[in-house]
Amino acid sequence: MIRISIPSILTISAGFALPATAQNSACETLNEKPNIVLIYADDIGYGDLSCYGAERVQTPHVDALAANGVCFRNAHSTAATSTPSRYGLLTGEYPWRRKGTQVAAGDAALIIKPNRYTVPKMLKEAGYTTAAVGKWHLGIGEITGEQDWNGHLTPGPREIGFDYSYIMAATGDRVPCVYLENQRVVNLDPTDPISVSYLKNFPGEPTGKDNPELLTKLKPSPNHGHDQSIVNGISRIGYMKGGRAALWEDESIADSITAHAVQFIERNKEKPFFLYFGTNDIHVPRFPHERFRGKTEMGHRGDAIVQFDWSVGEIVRALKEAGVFESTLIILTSDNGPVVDDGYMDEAVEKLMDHKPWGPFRGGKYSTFEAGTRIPFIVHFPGKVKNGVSDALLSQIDLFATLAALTGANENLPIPEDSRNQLPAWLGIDPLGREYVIGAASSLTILTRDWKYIEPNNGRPYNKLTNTELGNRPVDQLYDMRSDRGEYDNVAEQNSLMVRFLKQLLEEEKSKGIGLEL
Ligand code: NG6
Ligand code: CA
Repeated sequence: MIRISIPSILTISAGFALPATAQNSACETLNEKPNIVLIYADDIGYGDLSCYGAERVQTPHVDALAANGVCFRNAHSTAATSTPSRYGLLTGEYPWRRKGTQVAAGDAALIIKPNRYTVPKMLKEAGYTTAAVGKWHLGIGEITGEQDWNGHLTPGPREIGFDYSYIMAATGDRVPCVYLENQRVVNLDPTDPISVSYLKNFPGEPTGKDNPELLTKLKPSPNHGHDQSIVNGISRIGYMKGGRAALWEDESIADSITAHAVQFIERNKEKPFFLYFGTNDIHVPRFPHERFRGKTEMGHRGDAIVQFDWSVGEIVRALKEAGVFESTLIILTSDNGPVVDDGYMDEAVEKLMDHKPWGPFRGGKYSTFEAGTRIPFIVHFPGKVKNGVSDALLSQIDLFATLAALTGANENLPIPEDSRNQLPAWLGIDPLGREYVIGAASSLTILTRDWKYIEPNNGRPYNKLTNTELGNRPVDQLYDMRSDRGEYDNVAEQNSLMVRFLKQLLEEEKSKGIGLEL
């Protein structure tokens, strides 16, 4: 096999060395312990925010963070769906290295094992109080399907480093449709216990399939499933029974989780805190509060973006009222790219008009094409960042090492090798960022600043249900990302040396571990 020297080919294409001055000025912030707020949107695409070019919806609160921070145009989640992206973000290890990191059921066991080192554990050691609020989707409890939803669910967020948690166990469209506060169902009436099954319904309980007349709020899209237990006039994936007093109302999820995030900020304003705020917006079922309905002409999907922006504004307001806004690092990003119809007849398709959730990119959620993982990424850190737009190549995999560097964590910490300190890029000082990022959907992709390679894959090229180009082809795909044609012209045949080089780089990464047990 011909081995190509990695530094030589990468240096030719871009010049990866970071200027010493950039390193130094980033280092000057290392001895600080700013509060850290990570706003992790769900399914918000590159083109869904007005600071990224959306015109059919306005997101003034997000735009203000972008205008006074760094707005990244080449940032990536580690996967094109939620669970693996969250795994990569919080562990600093690429999710494709582990089995069992795919989209988790609502009764999945905790995916990040308590013996793993995580971002919140690292920050706790650095003196932070930590919280996870909102969408979780990383499993809970020891054994899949064997949780007792009426007791204390463990292991969970606390065991992987979060002092406080107020979460939805999985997704809005999966049972159980209840909030868990510090790993107990909120508002549970002991005389009406909760049962959950992903295998079969409970006798006598209505389902969306058999009782469509009970679907008063949203009906599932044909052939998308989502027609099992009915909660709040919306049918879901999975079966649940009981817990009536504890069930959420979709229209107030944003209010509920935002209020808990705000309370956490108020309680902890005197000491450094880390808040992981996973919004339910704009995942399905989209059913925003009535005060947001009709705010756009795009129906629930557009209105859910407005609701997301409202949540961001509330977090900012809470930080300001607590007097800590100026000393807080805010990172705002999304877990994967956009999807229009992801399972419910919410008129998202009919009312999309000329809005482009995927921005200028091909694909979307679930896709190996860019829009699967190229996501909005904004860093707001008053007085510390060089404001503006950045084309630095970023990956969420670097949260771990970058926050470790920022908070001055000691160098001997067991931070996974996948995660690299990109503080100079995150602060807008280094314009280049990573040498390459690896993305994962049906197959792996490797992206440098100039090229993207997609591994051959026998999967279907198109998801008819969600109307997504999945990017799967049985041959090597190479795209010149500098060209306007981007992922439309496969130039693998004309650039066999680059194909060989990127394949080799990917093979080297895979040789460090792939498909390992959790
Ligand atoms: C899919 C669901 C989709 C959504 C997704 C997870 C079907 C047909 N589709 O399996 O609706 O829930 O899982 O989305 O069941 S994610 O953003 O949390 O990864
Ligand atoms: Ca998602």
